[in-house]
Amino acid sequence: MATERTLSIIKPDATRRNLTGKINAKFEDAGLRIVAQKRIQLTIAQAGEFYAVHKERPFFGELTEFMASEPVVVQVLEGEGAIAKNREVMGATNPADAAPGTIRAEFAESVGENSVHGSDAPETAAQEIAFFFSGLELVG
Ligand code: 3AN
Repeated sequence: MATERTLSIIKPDATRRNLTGKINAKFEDAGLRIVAQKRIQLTIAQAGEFYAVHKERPFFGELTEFMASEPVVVQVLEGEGAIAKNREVMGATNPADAAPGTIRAEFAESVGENSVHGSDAPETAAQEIAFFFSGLELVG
Protein backbone atom coordinates (compact mmCIF):
# COMPACT_ATOMS: atom_id res chain seq x y z
CA MET A 1 0.00 0.00 0.00
CA ALA A 2 1.24 3.50 -0.83
CA THR A 3 2.36 6.09 1.67
CA GLU A 4 -0.36 8.73 1.96
CA ARG A 5 -1.02 11.96 3.81
CA THR A 6 -4.33 12.92 5.36
CA LEU A 7 -5.69 15.98 7.12
CA SER A 8 -6.76 15.56 10.72
CA ILE A 9 -8.43 18.07 13.03
CA ILE A 10 -8.63 17.70 16.80
CA LYS A 11 -11.91 19.51 17.42
CA PRO A 12 -12.88 22.03 20.14
CA ASP A 13 -14.57 19.47 22.41
CA ALA A 14 -11.23 17.64 22.64
CA THR A 15 -8.87 20.63 22.92
CA ARG A 16 -11.14 22.01 25.67
CA ARG A 17 -10.70 18.78 27.65
CA ASN A 18 -6.90 18.78 27.12
CA LEU A 19 -7.01 15.57 25.07
CA THR A 20 -4.54 16.51 22.30
CA GLY A 21 -1.75 14.30 23.64
CA LYS A 22 -4.02 11.29 24.26
CA ILE A 23 -5.44 11.56 20.73
CA ASN A 24 -1.99 11.98 19.18
CA ALA A 25 -0.87 8.83 21.02
CA LYS A 26 -3.69 6.90 19.28
CA PHE A 27 -2.41 8.08 15.89
CA GLU A 28 1.20 7.25 16.67
CA ASP A 29 0.32 3.85 18.16
CA ALA A 30 -1.45 3.04 14.87
CA GLY A 31 1.71 3.85 12.90
CA LEU A 32 0.62 7.29 11.71
CA ARG A 33 3.32 9.97 11.78
CA ILE A 34 2.36 13.58 12.60
CA VAL A 35 4.34 15.46 9.93
CA ALA A 36 2.75 18.88 10.49
CA GLN A 37 0.67 20.31 13.31
CA LYS A 38 -0.60 23.68 14.55
CA ARG A 39 -3.16 25.00 17.01
CA ILE A 40 -5.42 27.68 15.52
CA GLN A 41 -8.81 29.28 16.12
CA LEU A 42 -11.10 29.27 13.10
CA THR A 43 -13.62 31.99 12.34
CA ILE A 44 -17.16 30.86 11.55
CA ALA A 45 -16.53 31.89 7.92
CA GLN A 46 -13.37 29.75 7.70
CA ALA A 47 -15.18 26.79 9.27
CA GLY A 48 -17.97 27.27 6.70
CA GLU A 49 -15.46 27.30 3.85
CA PHE A 50 -13.82 24.13 5.15
CA TYR A 51 -17.17 22.34 5.55
CA ALA A 52 -18.74 23.83 2.36
CA VAL A 53 -19.74 20.33 1.23
CA HIS A 54 -22.19 20.20 4.17
CA LYS A 55 -23.72 23.65 3.45
CA GLU A 56 -27.21 22.30 2.79
CA ARG A 57 -27.26 19.93 5.77
CA PRO A 58 -29.50 20.89 8.72
CA PHE A 59 -26.56 20.77 11.14
CA PHE A 60 -24.33 23.16 9.13
CA GLY A 61 -24.86 26.19 11.42
CA GLU A 62 -24.31 24.13 14.55
CA LEU A 63 -21.20 22.53 13.02
CA THR A 64 -19.52 25.79 11.96
CA GLU A 65 -20.31 27.53 15.27
CA PHE A 66 -18.89 24.58 17.18
CA MET A 67 -15.71 24.44 15.06
CA ALA A 68 -15.11 28.16 15.67
CA SER A 69 -15.99 28.02 19.39
CA GLU A 70 -12.51 27.20 20.71
CA PRO A 71 -9.08 26.36 19.27
CA VAL A 72 -8.53 23.32 17.09
CA VAL A 73 -5.33 21.43 16.30
CA VAL A 74 -4.91 20.86 12.55
CA GLN A 75 -2.41 18.24 11.54
CA VAL A 76 -1.11 16.17 8.64
CA LEU A 77 -0.78 12.43 9.30
CA GLU A 78 1.44 10.30 7.09
CA GLY A 79 1.70 6.54 6.71
CA GLU A 80 0.80 3.52 4.63
CA GLY A 81 -2.86 3.86 3.67
CA ALA A 82 -3.05 6.82 6.06
CA ILE A 83 -6.50 8.00 4.92
CA ALA A 84 -8.30 4.72 5.69
CA LYS A 85 -6.11 3.98 8.71
CA ASN A 86 -6.97 7.33 10.26
CA ARG A 87 -10.70 6.75 9.67
CA GLU A 88 -10.31 3.40 11.42
CA VAL A 89 -8.55 4.96 14.43
CA MET A 90 -11.20 7.73 14.57
CA GLY A 91 -14.20 5.37 14.62
CA ALA A 92 -17.73 5.99 13.34
CA THR A 93 -19.16 9.54 13.13
CA ASN A 94 -21.67 8.76 15.88
CA PRO A 95 -19.72 7.72 19.01
CA ALA A 96 -22.56 5.33 19.92
CA ASP A 97 -21.61 3.32 16.81
CA ALA A 98 -17.82 3.67 17.16
CA ALA A 99 -15.81 0.49 17.75
CA PRO A 100 -14.19 0.04 21.19
CA GLY A 101 -10.73 1.57 21.44
CA THR A 102 -11.36 4.17 18.72
CA ILE A 103 -10.92 7.89 19.45
CA ARG A 104 -14.63 8.62 19.11
CA ALA A 105 -15.64 5.66 21.29
CA GLU A 106 -13.31 6.84 24.04
CA PHE A 107 -13.56 10.61 23.79
CA ALA A 108 -16.41 11.92 21.61
CA GLU A 109 -19.31 13.65 23.35
CA SER A 110 -21.96 13.40 20.59
CA VAL A 111 -22.39 13.01 16.82
CA GLY A 112 -21.66 16.73 16.38
CA GLU A 113 -18.95 17.12 19.02
CA ASN A 114 -17.01 14.05 18.00
CA SER A 115 -13.42 15.04 18.82
CA VAL A 116 -11.74 14.53 15.42
CA HIS A 117 -12.08 15.13 11.69
CA GLY A 118 -10.26 13.05 9.07
CA SER A 119 -10.20 13.34 5.27
CA ASP A 120 -12.27 10.67 3.52
CA ALA A 121 -10.49 10.24 0.15
CA PRO A 122 -7.22 11.14 -1.63
CA GLU A 123 -8.75 14.16 -3.44
CA THR A 124 -10.28 15.62 -0.29
CA ALA A 125 -7.08 14.93 1.66
CA ALA A 126 -5.06 16.97 -0.87
CA GLN A 127 -7.59 19.83 -0.80
CA GLU A 128 -7.91 19.84 2.98
CA ILE A 129 -4.14 19.75 3.57
CA ALA A 130 -3.71 22.70 1.17
CA PHE A 131 -6.50 24.57 3.04
CA PHE A 132 -4.38 24.71 6.21
CA PHE A 133 -0.73 24.13 5.25
CA SER A 134 1.76 25.43 2.69
CA GLY A 135 4.28 23.05 1.13
CA LEU A 136 7.00 24.65 3.28
CA GLU A 137 5.26 23.46 6.44
CA LEU A 138 5.24 19.81 5.39
CA VAL A 139 8.42 18.05 6.31
CA GLY A 140 7.98 14.29 6.16
P1 3AN B 1 -17.11 12.26 9.40
O1 3AN B 1 -16.52 13.37 10.22
O2 3AN B 1 -17.19 10.96 10.18
O3 3AN B 1 -16.49 12.11 8.04
P2 3AN B 1 -19.40 13.55 8.10
O4 3AN B 1 -18.47 13.98 7.00
O5 3AN B 1 -20.66 12.84 7.73
O6 3AN B 1 -18.65 12.65 9.17
O7 3AN B 1 -19.83 14.83 8.93
C1 3AN B 1 -18.95 15.89 9.16
C2 3AN B 1 -19.16 16.43 10.54
O8 3AN B 1 -20.46 16.99 10.64
C3 3AN B 1 -19.10 15.36 11.64
N1 3AN B 1 -17.75 15.07 12.09
C4 3AN B 1 -19.91 15.99 12.73
O9 3AN B 1 -19.16 16.90 13.51
C5 3AN B 1 -20.97 16.76 11.96
N2 3AN B 1 -22.20 15.99 11.86
C6 3AN B 1 -22.45 14.93 11.05
N3 3AN B 1 -23.69 14.46 11.23
C7 3AN B 1 -24.25 15.26 12.17
C8 3AN B 1 -25.52 15.31 12.82
N4 3AN B 1 -26.49 14.43 12.51
N5 3AN B 1 -25.74 16.27 13.73
C9 3AN B 1 -24.78 17.18 14.05
N6 3AN B 1 -23.54 17.19 13.48
C10 3AN B 1 -23.29 16.24 12.57
